Amino acid sequence: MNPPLKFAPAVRAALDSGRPVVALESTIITHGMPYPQNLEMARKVEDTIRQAGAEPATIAVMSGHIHIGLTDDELERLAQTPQDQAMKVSRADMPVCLAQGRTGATTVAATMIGAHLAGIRVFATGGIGGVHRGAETSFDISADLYELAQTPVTVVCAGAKAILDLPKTWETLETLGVPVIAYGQDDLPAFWSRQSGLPAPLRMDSAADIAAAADMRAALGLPGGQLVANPISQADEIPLDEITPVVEQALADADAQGITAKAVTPFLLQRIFELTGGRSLESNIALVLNNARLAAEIAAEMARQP
Ligand code: PSU
Ligand code: MN
Repeated sequence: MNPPLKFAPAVRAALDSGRPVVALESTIITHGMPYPQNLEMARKVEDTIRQAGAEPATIAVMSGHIHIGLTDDELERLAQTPQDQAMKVSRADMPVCLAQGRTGATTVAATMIGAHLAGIRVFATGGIGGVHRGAETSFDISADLYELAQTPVTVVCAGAKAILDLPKTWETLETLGVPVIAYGQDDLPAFWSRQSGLPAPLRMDSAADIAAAADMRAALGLPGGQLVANPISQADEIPLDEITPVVEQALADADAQGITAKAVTPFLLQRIFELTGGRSLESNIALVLNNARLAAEIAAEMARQP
């Protein structure tokens, strides 16, 4: 039995002719942003990748198939699906979602799985999941981290969200042998903010170096991918000292309302959106576009090599 992949024609054509392709996730659409901004973001990010000379492949589960690239109709339908009707699909859920013919939005972990099955080596997102604050009692650690350790896809993000325990997140990735590469600066970025105050374990300044490191990892026979942390632009950032109290407030609200498990990240993002009067969403969209541009450059470098 072959994996049930369904390619958009443009993605199939790009892959067949060795042109650069960038994968995109769909949980950010269903669970990360409100409608209609989520749809606008999804379209803009695809356009940005095309303008940079690569083909976008938004990945989602629909009617028994992993879709590698969505039509505009499918994108719109997904963007309009209420959170409680779209399954948030990670590694554990993917086979179940497919077998039951349900609609599922793929997280970073599940998108990496789909991308790898499709032969796509680069993926752009906003932020990855990580070690949640209080994980020492809740054990809430995202499957995204373990996926990075086993699936060979280079993931471009803007760091991990400040809603997480950032030091524990980076420590876990180190333990798992995942290269965490800050792009163009010494510090790790923290999603809405350029600086986290935490030094990056690795730094790279060019897409060519990032592509070469991915090839070298494959040559060494090492499983797993790479995580590139690309800082948001100065014009779009919310500095750490401004976002920190907002994050604290959102975390306190989540705690008071007893929010747990898969609901935590979507709840916090929505609450921070409310508390910042929408500014967090503007930053979020800007950083995704920024990551899409870098991912397209990396995909182009990878496509240069046979
Ligand atoms: N970052 C965002 N918005 C999101 C997510 C991350 O800016 O919606 C999603 C990603 O799909 C990521 C997931 O894989 O949240 C992590 O969820 P969890 O913490 O439940 O593993
Ligand atoms: Mn979790």
